[in-house]
Amino acid sequence: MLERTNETKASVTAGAALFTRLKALGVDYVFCNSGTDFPPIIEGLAEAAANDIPLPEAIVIPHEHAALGMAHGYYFATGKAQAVILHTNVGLSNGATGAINAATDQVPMLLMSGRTPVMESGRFGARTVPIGWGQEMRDQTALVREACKWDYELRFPEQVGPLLDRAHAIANSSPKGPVYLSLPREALCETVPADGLSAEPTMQPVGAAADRSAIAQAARMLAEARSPLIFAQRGAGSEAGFAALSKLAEEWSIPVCQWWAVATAIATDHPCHVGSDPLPWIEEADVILVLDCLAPWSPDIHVPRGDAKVIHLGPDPLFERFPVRTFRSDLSIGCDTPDGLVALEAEMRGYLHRHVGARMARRKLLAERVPAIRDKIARSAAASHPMTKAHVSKCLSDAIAGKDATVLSELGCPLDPLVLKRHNSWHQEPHSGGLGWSFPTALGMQLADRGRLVVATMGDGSYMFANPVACHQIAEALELPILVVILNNTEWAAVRHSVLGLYPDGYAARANRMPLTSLQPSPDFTKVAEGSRHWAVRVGRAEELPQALADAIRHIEEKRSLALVEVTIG
Ligand SMILES: Cc1ncc(C[n+]2csc(CCOP(=O)(O)OP(=O)(O)O)c2C)c(N)n1
Ligand SMILES: [Mg+2]
Repeated sequence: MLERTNETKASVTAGAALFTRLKALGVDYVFCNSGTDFPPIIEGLAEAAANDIPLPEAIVIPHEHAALGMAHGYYFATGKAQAVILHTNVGLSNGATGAINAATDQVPMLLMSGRTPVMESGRFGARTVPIGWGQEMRDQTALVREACKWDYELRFPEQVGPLLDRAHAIANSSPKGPVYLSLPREALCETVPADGLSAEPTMQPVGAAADRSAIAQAARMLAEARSPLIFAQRGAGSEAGFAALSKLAEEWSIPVCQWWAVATAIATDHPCHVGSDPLPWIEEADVILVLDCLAPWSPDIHVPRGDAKVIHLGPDPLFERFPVRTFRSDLSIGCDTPDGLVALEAEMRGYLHRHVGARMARRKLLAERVPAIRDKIARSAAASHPMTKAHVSKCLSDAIAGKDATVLSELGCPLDPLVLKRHNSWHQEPHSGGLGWSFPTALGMQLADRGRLVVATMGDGSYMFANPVACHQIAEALELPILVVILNNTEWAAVRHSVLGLYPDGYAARANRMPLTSLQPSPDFTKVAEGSRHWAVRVGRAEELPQALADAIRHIEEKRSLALVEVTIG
């Protein structure tokens, strides 16, 4: 039991200051994976608790990749940056993929890890075990520097408060992303004045409002276009952005294509939602609005008209962090996507009385083509043996209809057959593709929003990349009743398809078993779930799937614990 003291302390260890300051910055959770660099952190946590200082919840996460995934998901559900503290260089390297994913998804988080003690002896906190030598690096931060907007190694204990304020403000500035602070053990062992640690943040993030004249120009270009087209890949940013895009598309009958979407920007049953295929739209378009898309289409396959004008709108419309990305941009509008969409929709209303003929012609075209697109999707999602991913998606869509649900997919259920009508109802793994993302991200979303049905769908490979034993442990420990759906084809099909794409008639294509793609023999994943006392079922036949999904959801609703459905697909 901790001994509680009621007197206000004049000074606390830098470790205690760290947690106190995180709370003041609005951090709810610190996802921790600790080690020998943690004594001042653990002592500081206990010290702050003993002094009744309000703290974020610090929780043990048994794999670093899961810790970052959970911070990612928590941000999806709340819009709030969380903190992750890992163990020196070895913990940080396990978390590096999560940092790359967060950076690509513009998810802010405060990433920290210890730094092995600088001193070999003679100072409190100096090295005591051989890893003190073994874990030292010349540049530990290099492990995550490219994924982080800002990084620093703490020099003095009194820097903790001010630097966390700075880190938090930078992480939350547009475009958002992770920041990294390395924490040398000696500095954390020292004390700092407790005064002001719970005060309001001293630094506010930078937002990005849309430039009015650029919005006016974009509105005119779109209103005057004969065949405008919108690409949305990374969502509309908020409920307001989602509503504005839906209205704009509907009023102007502009097709919205979600090629390789990682978030929903418009309802999948909206009359203007043309699915994921840019063809034939892109070949007809004279004005293209690209909403926060890293790679809006595939330049090798989809070629816009030579005279088409392209507008990019988003917090980082040129995606400056990425070395090669050369999509044409005749007008680049740097702004938070929802603000830009709301402003654009309002601006375009001024043109509604004009260009009526072109709008009506587009409405007619959409009314002809969209039902055909949806028919094709429905046919691809028909029951079959073995089942297809599209069929699993269709069954899941039916199972969650009418529920407050979010579906995550990582080589799991494709978006096209799902009927999803809301912002934040769909996320796919970030375009960095650091696999093992879906399971922990769902756990983080569920932690933030316990009333929501959170569904993590993934391939068998992706499930294994997620360190599933760790993820099931977290779900049981924190009572997070997500639904996990594994689409098991006992292989890395994406890798096989990419070989076939490049060498359709090559040796690998003709081999009995393509090298480096098989995951046979497949483990029985239901046993992994049962190891953590989770409900699990394996489904091999299409007729059984709707009932299995209904049973899983009933289990979640009644027992509030994780359910796993492993589906055998072809
Ligand atoms: C961390 C990481 N390692 C490797 C890859 C390369 N990779 C991309 S897709 C894929 C296969 C995924 O397999 P699975 O989840 O079973 O889905 P499937 O392709 O079978 O549908 C692999 C290995 C990656 N993206 N991320
Ligand atoms: Mg697979």
